[in-house]
Amino acid sequence: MSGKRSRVQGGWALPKNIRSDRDKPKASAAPVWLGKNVDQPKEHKFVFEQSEEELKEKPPERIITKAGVYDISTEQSGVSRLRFFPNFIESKDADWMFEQLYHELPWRQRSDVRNGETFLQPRLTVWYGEYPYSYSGVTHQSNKEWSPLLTMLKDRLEEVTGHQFNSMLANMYRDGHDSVDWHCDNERALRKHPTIASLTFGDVRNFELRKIPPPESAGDYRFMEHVKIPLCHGSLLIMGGATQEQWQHRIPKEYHDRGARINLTFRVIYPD
Ligand SMILES: O=C(O)CCC(=O)C(=O)O
Repeated sequence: MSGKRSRVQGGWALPKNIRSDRDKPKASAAPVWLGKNVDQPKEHKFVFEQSEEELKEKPPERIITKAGVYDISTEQSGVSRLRFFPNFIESKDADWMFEQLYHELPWRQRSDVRNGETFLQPRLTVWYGEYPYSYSGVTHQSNKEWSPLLTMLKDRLEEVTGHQFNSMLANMYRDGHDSVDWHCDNERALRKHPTIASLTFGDVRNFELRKIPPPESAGDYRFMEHVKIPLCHGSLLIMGGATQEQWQHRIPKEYHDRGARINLTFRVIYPD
C-alpha cells in the first residue's frame, strides 16, 4: 500500500515518502524539445521550392466569334492563318442546304485503325474526289458523284479562296456524342501548307485548335496555346498557311444536347 494515496477527510493524503508540498516534484517549465524538430540540424532551413513546371502558366484560351483573318502563330516554317466568316451562307439558304445534304448524301459510319485496333468512327462520312483519300487506316475510294448543290458550293468557295478544290470530305455529327479527335490534316496527298475550306450546316459545335509543342516538350500540350471557334450554321472557316504543321484540331464531344451538324471540308488532293 505504500506510495498509494489514501482518501482522508478533506482531501487526498500525501504518499508516505512525501511529507510536505516542498518535497513534491516541481513542474518544470515547458520541456526543451517542445515545438522543435529535435532531429533537424540547426543550420538547416526549410526552403519552399516550386518546380519549373508549376511556374509555367497555361496561356488563356482564345475564343474567335467574329469575322476576320487571324494569324494564330508565326514560326520559321510560316504563318498559321485562319479566316472566319460566321454568316457566309444566309440562314434560310443554309436551312434547305442542310436538309438536302442530310437526306441525300450517302452517309456511312467507317472504322479507324489505331495501334492495330479497329474502332468505329464516332461520326458519319462521305468522300468526294477523283483520287482516293487515306488517313488513320481508312481509305475512301474516289467518288465523282458531285451533286448540283455540292458543285455550286465548291464553285463559290473557289471564287472566294482562289483555290481549285478537287475533293471534299463530308462529316455528319449526329448529336453531341459524335466527335473527331485531335489530328492535323497533313497527309502527303495534301502536300505542304494545304488550304482547307470548311462549311458548317446545322447545330453549332466547338472547333478547337491546340499548338503542337516543340520536340523537347515530348508531346506535352498542357502549356500550349488553345483556340476555340464555335462553328455555327452557315459559317465558313478557312485554314491555311502552316496551320496543319503547327496546330492540331478537333470537334470534342459535348455534354449538352446537340442536334445534327454537317461539315464539308474542301481540299486539294494530289495523286501519289
Ligand atoms: O467538323 C469539323 O469542323 C472538322 C472536321 C475535321 O477535322 C476534318 O475533316 O479533318
